[in-house]
Amino acid sequence: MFSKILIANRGDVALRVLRACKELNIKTVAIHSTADSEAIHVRLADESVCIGPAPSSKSYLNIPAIITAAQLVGAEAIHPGVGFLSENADFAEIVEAHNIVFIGPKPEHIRCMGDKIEAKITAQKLGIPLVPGSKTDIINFETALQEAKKVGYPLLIKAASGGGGRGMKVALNEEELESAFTSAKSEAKAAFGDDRVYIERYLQKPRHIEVQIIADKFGNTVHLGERECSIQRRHQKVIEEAPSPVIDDKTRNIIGEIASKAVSKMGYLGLGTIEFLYEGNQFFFIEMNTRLQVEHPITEAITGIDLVREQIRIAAGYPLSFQQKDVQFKGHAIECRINAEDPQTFIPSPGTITQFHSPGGLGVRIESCIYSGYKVPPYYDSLIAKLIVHGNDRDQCLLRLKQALKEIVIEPISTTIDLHKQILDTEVMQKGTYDIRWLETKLLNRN
Ligand code: MV4
Repeated sequence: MFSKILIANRGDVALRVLRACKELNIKTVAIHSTADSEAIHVRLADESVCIGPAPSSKSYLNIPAIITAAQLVGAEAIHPGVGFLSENADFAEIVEAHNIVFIGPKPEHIRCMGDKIEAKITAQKLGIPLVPGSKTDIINFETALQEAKKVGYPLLIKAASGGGGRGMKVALNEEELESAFTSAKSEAKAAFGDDRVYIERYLQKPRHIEVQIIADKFGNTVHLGERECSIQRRHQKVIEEAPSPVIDDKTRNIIGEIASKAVSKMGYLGLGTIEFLYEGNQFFFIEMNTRLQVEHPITEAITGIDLVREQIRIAAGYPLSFQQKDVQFKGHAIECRINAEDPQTFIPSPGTITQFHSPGGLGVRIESCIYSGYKVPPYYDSLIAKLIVHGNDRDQCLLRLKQALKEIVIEPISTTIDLHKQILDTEVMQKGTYDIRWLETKLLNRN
């Protein structure tokens, strides 16, 4: 096992990784910007290195500074966490070139899934069902017209380098195709320096359901069920639940097997998430994430498996400590993402937290870097806490979550706690009948 890991992240994720390291008896090295010198993960780490000024581009994204820090302290491995450099294939390659282990998949798999066209071709070869559409980049309007005839309307034009919702254009009919195509291409060029685009049939009211997989170096791959992530706003997930309220055991096993076999054939390593749109009882692949995800704790809650621990063990060359038949799904879990934002305008609300009270009780977990006196810096993502609640079934989970949201206190900054309370009070949430458009529509219609 590694004796020292550098954690190339901040916030709740850095703390999450640190805790897993401690359990594995691994020494931890925190890196931080000048804005984060007081951060809890910095205080709890065995060593820490300040790697640059507040802006991420100069600190948490500063590859030379991170590599230098790792060499300075003699870290054998780097955990990239979530966001920042976690899906940067060049970073993974540079880390390995310095004889440091990158805790994540192989660079070629990160790169492949980063290119959404290549990802689709790969997924299709591996037997994963796709959204109907083009599997090459559409070079000109004539090709777009031809492809559109095959795919049908309404359709979406997506950027090959996009993902996470950036660079998508809808065309409802042939009249709209030319302007959608032209603007998608120029926006893709401006945003990603890559003007390749592709076409997909536009699913109008799907759900976003993703399957967690895990693979070791010995060819063992296991799926850990799905997460339902349809409650979102502007491509930011707000609430996630596991299992999905609309997936039964049989369907879970079918899609899980498809996902697990696919990553096995690829020779994939570590944690991965295959994202699907789900509509009309059918799954359609959209993307694969090649990292740990923010919402991983709900999978941990229903499986009892420590995903970060497994991820570190796999990177160190150990086999998975369980097989598919050992994985049992127990109860229901829901995560609420608590952001330091105005609940009406969603404008970030950094500042000092003078009062923090954590909720508690059976099945209640908080993943957070905040404490009384913590100053939320204005430079980074506004996520400050994740509340994860587990119950024996969905109804119990919802009741516990409601109580936990009543108990939690984060003052005086604005947070999205009230938004979560409002969502929980709706019939749609109680019944689990939402789709990816529901929250945004509800917000538009509130007073
Ligand atoms: C789609 C779609 C409908 N039809 N593709 C947005 C993020 C990116 N991962 C893919 N996205 C979508 N792709 C087809 N063919 C609708 C979305 C979409 C979405 C997907 C998942 C979660 C939230 C979303 C919000 C808006 C649009």
